[in-house]
Amino acid sequence: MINLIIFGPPGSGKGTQSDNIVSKYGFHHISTGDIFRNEIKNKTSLGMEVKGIIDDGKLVPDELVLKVLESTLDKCTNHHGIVFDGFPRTRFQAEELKKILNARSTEISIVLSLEVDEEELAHRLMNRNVEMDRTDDTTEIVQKRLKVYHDTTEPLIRYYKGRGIYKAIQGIGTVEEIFGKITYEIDKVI
Ligand code: B4P
Repeated sequence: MINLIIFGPPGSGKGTQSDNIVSKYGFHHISTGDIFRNEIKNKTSLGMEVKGIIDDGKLVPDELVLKVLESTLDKCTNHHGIVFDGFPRTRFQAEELKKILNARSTEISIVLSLEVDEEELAHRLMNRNVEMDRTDDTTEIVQKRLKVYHDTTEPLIRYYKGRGIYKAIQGIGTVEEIFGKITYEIDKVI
């Protein structure tokens, strides 16, 4: 059983590369961002609760994220691999994920971290705002999300490096070039 975390700042290509990983390896894809956007689209009570938080560039509270994650994992059976995309984003989420997986007699196999400079991130997210109308991809909110990433999520790099499962991937280049580097690392652990 492979448990892979795809890690990186907003706009680094996590969602894009997760789709490629799922197509090639048949892993199950868990994107907390996609789950929340779907809840918002369907106007559920969870969606209503998180909409303002996401539109404001903040992180959804850990308790809510973990509730969603556990119920998603409960429904995800018979898979030989899972891609965690955009999760964990806080130290607390990382520690809870470890406990949740250990309780299921499994663990994180590898953390693939996409490294992209801020100028390129801002450029990509501005393009996405035009193409996909994501309400959290405006200039002001993107800057806020990048700050949240640096303050709260980036420290997880040290956490995972300390566990010997962290792999940095240069996230600039074509989607195919980056995917080539990703498959090279995945093939070493499967
Ligand atoms: P996410 O959905 O995770 O949003 P993201 O970080 O912006 O997406 P991603 O990084 O996957 O986008 P991609 O690079 O693929 O989260 C949204 C919000 O939900 C968060 O801000 C937060 O509020 C909340 N949330 C989610 N998970 C949470 C958690 N665990 N805890 C708390 N809150 C949580 O795509 C970016 C653009 O780049 C695309 O347009 C793509 O086409 C382009 N692109 C990709 N690769 C490229 C390449 N190689 N070259 C050029 N462009 C490229």
